[in-house]
Amino acid sequence: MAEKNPANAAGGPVPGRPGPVPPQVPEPTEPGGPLPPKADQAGPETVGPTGQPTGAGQDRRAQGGPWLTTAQGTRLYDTDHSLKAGPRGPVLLQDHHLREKIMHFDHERIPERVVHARGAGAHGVFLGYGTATEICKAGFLAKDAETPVFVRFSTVLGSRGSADTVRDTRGFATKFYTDEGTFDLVGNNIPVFFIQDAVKFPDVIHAGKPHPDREIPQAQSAHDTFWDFVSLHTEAAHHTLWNMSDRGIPRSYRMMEGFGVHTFRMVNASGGTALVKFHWKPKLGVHSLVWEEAQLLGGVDPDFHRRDLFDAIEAGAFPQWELGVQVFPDTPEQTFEGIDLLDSTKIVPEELSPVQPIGLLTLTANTKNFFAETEQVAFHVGHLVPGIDVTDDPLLAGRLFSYLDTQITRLGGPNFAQLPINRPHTAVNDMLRDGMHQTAVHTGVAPYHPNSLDGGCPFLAGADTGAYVEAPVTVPAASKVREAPLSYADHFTQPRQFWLSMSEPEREHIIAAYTFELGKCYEQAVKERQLGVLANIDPVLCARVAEGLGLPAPEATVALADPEPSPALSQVGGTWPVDGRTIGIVTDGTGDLSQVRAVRDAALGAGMLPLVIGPSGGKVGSDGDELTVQRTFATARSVEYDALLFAGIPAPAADAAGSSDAKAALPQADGADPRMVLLLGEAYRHGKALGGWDGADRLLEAAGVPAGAEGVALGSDGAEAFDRLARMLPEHRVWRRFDAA
Ligand code: HDE
Repeated sequence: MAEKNPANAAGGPVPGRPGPVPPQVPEPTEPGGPLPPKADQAGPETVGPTGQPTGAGQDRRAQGGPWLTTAQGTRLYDTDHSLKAGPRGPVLLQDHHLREKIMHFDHERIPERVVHARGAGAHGVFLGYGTATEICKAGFLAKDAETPVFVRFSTVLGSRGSADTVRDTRGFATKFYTDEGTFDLVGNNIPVFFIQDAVKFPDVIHAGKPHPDREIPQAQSAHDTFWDFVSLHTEAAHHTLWNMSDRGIPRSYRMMEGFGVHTFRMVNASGGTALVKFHWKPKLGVHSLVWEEAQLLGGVDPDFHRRDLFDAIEAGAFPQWELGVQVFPDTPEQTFEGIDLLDSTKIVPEELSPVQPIGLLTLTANTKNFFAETEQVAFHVGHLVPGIDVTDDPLLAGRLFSYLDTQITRLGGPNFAQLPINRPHTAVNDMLRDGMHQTAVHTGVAPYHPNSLDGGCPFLAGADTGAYVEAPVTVPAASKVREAPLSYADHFTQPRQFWLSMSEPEREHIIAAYTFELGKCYEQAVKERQLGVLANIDPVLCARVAEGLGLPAPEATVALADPEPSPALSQVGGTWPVDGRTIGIVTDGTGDLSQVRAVRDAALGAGMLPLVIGPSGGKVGSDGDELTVQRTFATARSVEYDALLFAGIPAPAADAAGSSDAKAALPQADGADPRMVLLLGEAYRHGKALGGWDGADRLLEAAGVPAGAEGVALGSDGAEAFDRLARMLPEHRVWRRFDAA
């Protein structure tokens, strides 16, 4: 008889032989009471005619139980070997476990979102300030009302596996699980959109997505089809300019603004209405990467934003945003200071209408299962609660259709509201029945209205009992047309205002971005046409990009407007909390490690995240005075840090005896470890605060940093260097260094 492979026994007990004694933990799949829902995710209360909840507490299985089973609950004795006719024989079709396991695996992926496929989500809480009650009756905005929320941030163009730091618009979608039903605020980090009418959405997305023949480039707008469309379609000029600005490459999801984009209508308790635009203001300020950082991160850490969000929440550095509104009178014209409030390619400058805070969002918990939560969450601009209504923005109208429709393909049927992440946190008592993936067991016989057989239940509410009643807005009598109003025709004044509101370094970034993106286009005609668009925004912008492309700068074809700059649009000039800023402390272990420890503790004390970077893993230092290293010269790139400090590195021994040892071991102008020099050089180029003590100046010299350069914190010891560095961080970057460049 052939010898048995000992690996056969590894999968578990063999029939007939006693198996291992299972640990004494409760069986998770036992029939009986409903499994506990997550504290903040109570199951859907599908209430039957007698008022009894039905279909609540859906089965939630995990790997916690003692026995591995099939999906039918039958215990398994082996999951590592297919059932075969002998160890080398054919696999038998009767192996149900094999077929079930592979079948389920085959269907693990669902279609990704057609846009915004790449995202990261987190749970949190929204606190109402009560400041909106005069204009809005929504209960979640009342003073001290606390509402659970789920937020999903995203890029737009890339696939699910694409890099986080690409140049793109970011989605900022928030689900408020309010007592009056779910409210979704499905916004972006850019306050305007490419198009004024939803009918053009497939066009702009087809143009931005990879070329259909070879499916490249991934998650990029730097290609011919995108610039072909936006250069032909000048209402996109405003959004495109925001994309080419630093807003297109945020430093972190935690440091982005969010905008509802459309104008919404708020309704108060007496039925009065006001028009509003929603804004999310991050407590950490609005900050961005520079383009080279974003590109390097695409390779070094494609999950940079996802990791940043997850790590911050796990570390207890809960990100916060204030929700604010700009409020406008609900006049029949629906304009404010000449700006058409129904045109989603326009902003209302904050200087004309300040953003008034109405509540605070705090993200407090990471997801437990990415698929179940971040992937399956389904947002919809039509998920509204009493007090918040829509306007006639034609872009919004198309979205009201699209977001329900897309879930049918993505989530496989009409019952996606029953998925745990999508369940309202208030009683659901609908008459929607059956359909794919129905998980509720509805009782009663009369899911129709009116009925007498189920006692006439459920009953209809009125405005006084919490019903959602649309604001009775008058719709002007008009003929059917396929036309945009004249007020939508100015495509250049606001882009020009944005350009004029930028600081010098921000303008340089914009010029570089257009030059890069158009430089990636092959079609000369596309580049020339886009230069024509830039000429209508600003002659300097146009000339500088034209110079970079090696093309003549065209003349403007419209009279350039002279709008007032809006300082609120610039990201430069303020100071912000430094919580969660990452400081790399680079040491080769030869200096005084007690100073490294002191700097690390000071950084932690200031709420920053200090990481010690050494030549290799493990520890630096010598016996009795050692320090654990968190990153190594092999794993660290400057783009992962907001600032870098180079720890004291003793000067090389006097070279009188011609000792070459010191040169080999110690960084100096002609012998520094090239990886330390690279870290420094990049950080310098990217406008980051950097510095060090006791020998760091030799490294700076090796990295080509000019003596007396802006934003370099040298100190006689670690404490002094850290103190000087920490004073620069609230500005996010050393902007003056870009001026000098
Ligand atoms: Fe979306 N958009 N969109 N969009 N959108 C989707 O819905 C659509 C628009 C936004 O994290 C899709 O469930 C149309 C503006 C975010 O799950 C889809 C139009 C704004 C997210 C869809 C727009 C957004 C989406 C794809 C033009 C900012 C991600 C998957 C009329 C105010 C939500 C899905 C998440 C997702 C359609 C324009 C924001 C196809 C037709 C303007 C943040 O339904």
